[in-house]
Amino acid sequence: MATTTAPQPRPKTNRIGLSVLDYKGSKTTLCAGCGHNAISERIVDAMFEMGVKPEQVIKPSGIGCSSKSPAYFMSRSHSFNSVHGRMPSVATGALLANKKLICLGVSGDGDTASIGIGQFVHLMRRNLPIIYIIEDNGVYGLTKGQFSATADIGSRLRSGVINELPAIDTCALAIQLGATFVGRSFSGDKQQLLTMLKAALSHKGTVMLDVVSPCVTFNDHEGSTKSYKFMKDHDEPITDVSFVPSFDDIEVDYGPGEALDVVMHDGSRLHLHKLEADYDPTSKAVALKRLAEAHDQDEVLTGIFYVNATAPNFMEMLNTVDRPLATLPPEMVRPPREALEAAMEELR
Ligand SMILES: Cc1ncc(C[n+]2csc(CCOP(=O)(O)OP(=O)(O)O)c2C)c(N)n1
Ligand code: SF4
Ligand SMILES: [Mg+2]
Repeated sequence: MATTTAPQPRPKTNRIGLSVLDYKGSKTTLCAGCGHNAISERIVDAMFEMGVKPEQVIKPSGIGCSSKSPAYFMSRSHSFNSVHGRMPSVATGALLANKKLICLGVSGDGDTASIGIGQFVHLMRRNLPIIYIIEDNGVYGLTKGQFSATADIGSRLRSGVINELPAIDTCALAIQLGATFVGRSFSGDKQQLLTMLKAALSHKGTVMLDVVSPCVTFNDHEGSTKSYKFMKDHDEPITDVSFVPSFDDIEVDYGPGEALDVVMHDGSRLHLHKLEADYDPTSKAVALKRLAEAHDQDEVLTGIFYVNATAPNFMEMLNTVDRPLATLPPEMVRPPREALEAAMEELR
């Protein structure tokens, strides 16, 4: 007698015909429950839902548990583990060589705010088209949990050591220096993080997202200000973000004055529903003032703090060629002998 098998449901595909499996990476080797794993999952969801071609994505990182995480999403994309804190220069070089790439850089709070702070500040002032994610747990997870420079004053290690140094607020720093899309989220807030990542993919300048991402092994106890519990109790969204990609046609209605509508360069629309009436996410001064107040009040503000969708990016400022440098013919990239001789003549 012939046996029949039930038809398997076809996997859901996105607008470029890929399934979510096409966006997965290797199996994670990070601790179970590490916030970094949840961020990788949201990156997979955002890239899938936005229909990004995986081969177009580069995902450079530094060194740390966070910087290992690009191995755990998007295996079909290009990775580069740089030296500790040096991801910005690798990303800048890659984008200068090929501006068609979509660059999603992953760093840690140690990688960014200690050894990499010099590279970070110069990256922020260039408005390079990059999504720069800090997976922020307040400690150096990979080297066994020492305080990082984003740890809050008064935060306590499991060993009892108290942090007495002020934290660097990477969002305030990024806004002040020139990044054009700056926000903070929490690895445990699936919807907010996913929406912010999708909106980030439509931005053509520097996106800096500080994502609080608890380290369950070294910094998730009572007394830590980067634990799941602390974030659940202190997370204060300032903007409720919704995002309509250019390929969707959904109407979102807000009352007048409640929301700021930002049209991104690809026609997508970002709706920032302001949860505080006088908050203006297009004003650097307002954003910096509110972040400073939040520190004084022990609040962890989340949401998109600042956005400027029209500022020229680094590629536009340099007027770089559209074609990847590797595909240009030698006569375009190699100066003729006469040009070299003229240059040498000038130096004589
Ligand atoms: C030049 C250099 N200095 C120091 C180290 C040691 N080191 C490796 S990872 C790390 C800190 C990682 O912390 P963070 O960036 O916050 O990542 P996490 O592990 O917390 O995700 C340090 C100091 C190194 N690998 N290279
Ligand atoms: S040590 Fe901390 S940061 Fe590293 S994988 Fe484990 S939980 Fe994550
Ligand atoms: Mg860290």
